[in-house]
Amino acid sequence: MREAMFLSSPSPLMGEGGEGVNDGAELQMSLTLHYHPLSSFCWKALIALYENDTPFTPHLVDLGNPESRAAFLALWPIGKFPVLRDEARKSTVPESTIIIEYLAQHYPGRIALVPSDADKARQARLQDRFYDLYLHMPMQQVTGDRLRPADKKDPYGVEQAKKRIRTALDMIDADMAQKEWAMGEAFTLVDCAASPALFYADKILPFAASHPNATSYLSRLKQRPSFARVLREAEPYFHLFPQEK
Ligand SMILES: N[C@@H](CCC(=O)N[C@@H](CS)C(=O)NCC(=O)O)C(=O)O
Repeated sequence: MREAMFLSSPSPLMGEGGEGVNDGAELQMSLTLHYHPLSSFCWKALIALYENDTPFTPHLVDLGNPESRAAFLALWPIGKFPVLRDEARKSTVPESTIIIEYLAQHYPGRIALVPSDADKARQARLQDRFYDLYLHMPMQQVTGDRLRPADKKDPYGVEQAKKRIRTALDMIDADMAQKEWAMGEAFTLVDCAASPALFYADKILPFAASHPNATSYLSRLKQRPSFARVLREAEPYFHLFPQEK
């Protein structure tokens, strides 16, 4: 697929029409988040929405239900959530980071999750990428392997993923020695990314004894009202989290 198709905006692929834009309350009520309460990447978007009390309609996607799955694939054929649909702007916005950037641009609230300073914004994006690529995705690889049929498992891949998680945790532990939030005093996009990644990494490779700074950071994140709410709402679904056999 040509890169230009992804980069052009407005793009038919993304459904970024930008037409029919209204203002005020009408804009605020136009957001629907297609998500699942147990999904770690959905948590990232939910935290951002809750941080700014952004009004939206949650739409639970049940990938095990053929109708729900087909409707979601019609919206975003890649089939990964979260996906934000903005009826006012006629935009379909996939990818948790991009959703947070979209919200910061079109539905800003009292917390600037994307720093306004360009250098700080780039540093935040680097850290967001770091948490997604080097902690969150290896964590997903380990849990995903638990769902594979016995003859389709990938022990070498799991071993590599765990190694990457440990390296990322070492770096996070050093980075968080003196800071309240990942970017310092302000809660940002990076903390939205860090919350689910650290939460689930701790379930796979408990790090309280080995990484004290990462552990204190995770406990600050859990106390943050936005993430505490996400965890409360996920609680009824926690039994679905795949355990190691
Ligand atoms: N890069 C994507 C990753 C999204 C993702 O991996 N979502 C998972 C749930 S946490 C998903 O949709 N899994 C369902 C599937 O792969 O079938 C993002 O940041 O939003």
